[in-house]
Amino acid sequence: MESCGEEDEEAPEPDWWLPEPRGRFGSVSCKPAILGVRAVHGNMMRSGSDLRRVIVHLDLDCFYAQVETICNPELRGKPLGVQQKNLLITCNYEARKLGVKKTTTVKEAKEKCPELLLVKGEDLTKYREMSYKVTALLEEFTPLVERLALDENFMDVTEMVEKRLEEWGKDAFSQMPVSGHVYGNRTVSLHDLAHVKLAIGSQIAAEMRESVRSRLGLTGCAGIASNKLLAKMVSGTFRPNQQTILLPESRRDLIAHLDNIKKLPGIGSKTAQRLAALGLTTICSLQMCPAAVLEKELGVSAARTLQKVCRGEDDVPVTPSGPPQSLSDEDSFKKCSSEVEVEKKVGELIASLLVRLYKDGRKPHTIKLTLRKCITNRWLNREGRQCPIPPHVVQKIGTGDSSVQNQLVALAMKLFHKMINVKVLFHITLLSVCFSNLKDAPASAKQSIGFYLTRPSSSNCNKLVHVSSEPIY
Ligand code: DGT
Ligand code: MG
Repeated sequence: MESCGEEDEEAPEPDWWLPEPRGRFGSVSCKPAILGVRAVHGNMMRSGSDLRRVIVHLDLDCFYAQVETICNPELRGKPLGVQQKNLLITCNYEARKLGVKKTTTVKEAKEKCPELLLVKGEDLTKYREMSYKVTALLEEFTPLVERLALDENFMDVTEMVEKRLEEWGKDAFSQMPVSGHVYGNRTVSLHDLAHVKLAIGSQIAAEMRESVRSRLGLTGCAGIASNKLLAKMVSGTFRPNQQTILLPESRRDLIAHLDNIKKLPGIGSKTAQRLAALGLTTICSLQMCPAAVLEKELGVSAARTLQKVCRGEDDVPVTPSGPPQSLSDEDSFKKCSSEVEVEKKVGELIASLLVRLYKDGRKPHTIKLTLRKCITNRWLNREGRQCPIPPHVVQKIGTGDSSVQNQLVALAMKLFHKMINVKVLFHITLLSVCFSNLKDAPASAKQSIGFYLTRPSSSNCNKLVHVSSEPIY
């Protein structure tokens, strides 16, 4: 159950509620009211500049499994896993209660839970479409929505919080306390503007989650904090379908409680190894490490970034994502060693991308093929080549002209031959096709109402063709 942060009812009216002319809290950049209070009551605000934002991170619960359940309600309440090849990429919380873990093999999952139901999750179409519906819904609250993954979004709600502060005055917080958990079970202070702003942010996050639940049928977890880094880190503290705020004084705690240094953003296996060589294997050791030691090992820039992350500092703003810059699809496999097989796989990827391009409405001007070679059982890094798509081919994309498929496959195969000498034995384990440099179709193509009416309904869950007012990405 979600607990509520407490407010201090005995506390005198906080100083920062001193009357301020209306309209001065109005925008993110317009801080004079707050700064004015800080000048008079210097001890009120511990905040550095990075406490001025209120960021919400929303991560949907067992995303693919939820989408599958919406498509097939008979799955509801039963332990369900989604598999790609022999890997269980996610499972619902019913399955998790029975000991199933995501990203294990299907075999292990079945051993743990023989009654586990499985659905195939290789085709990402319906997950992608639901993902964009979620983002579009969140954009109804604020234009400052940044997509982080298919099921994750950041929202900068600072301006919404400040508007509520302005409109509701002191009642903003006293009538509606914190929604959800407070990290570390700390008390929210009415005297601290940073606390109150986060509390109001928690109310907005709860409204967003409720909207996603009631309109799209999806639950998720939210984190509310003063920057993206912390909002993401705190959002999974209570799962599923819950939310947590992080007060500024709990930042270090949150980071210190990470059980693995690799959970810090930006630390991959290689950096972890270099740090381990310095004896830095825990978050605490990293937090205590003198700057000079880190700078010597990682270079000044990386060391400073890491130190900021360790302190929970992040001043990167939420950048609205807008429609995707590129559309790509990939397939991985144990072995592909024949040109015919490559051509077939590339053809499948291109066919699925053409459907997405058709729905998107924009036309790509660049195609890229990426592959991963395997030499003596060792996977090499991905390698890719790209080229422009000739204008006469671009023109045909999205028109339903079937010849475009073969022309694009031929183009991709040219790229393939630049990377692989087919006269020599080869072994690849991944193929990916990416269309980028997406530009709007010329207005003439869109003038016909048929352009919109013939657009197929995208979701596998909904086979009816309908004209939707939702943005089509
Ligand atoms: P959660 O957030 O713990 O309740 O569960 P999910 O399933 O939402 O997990 P999350 O947020 O890490 O990932 C979102 C979706 O991305 C997930 O439903 C399936 C997919 N996914 C996650 N991990 C992997 C992976 O390792 N490989 C592949 N191919 N897909 C993954
Ligand atoms: Mg998730």
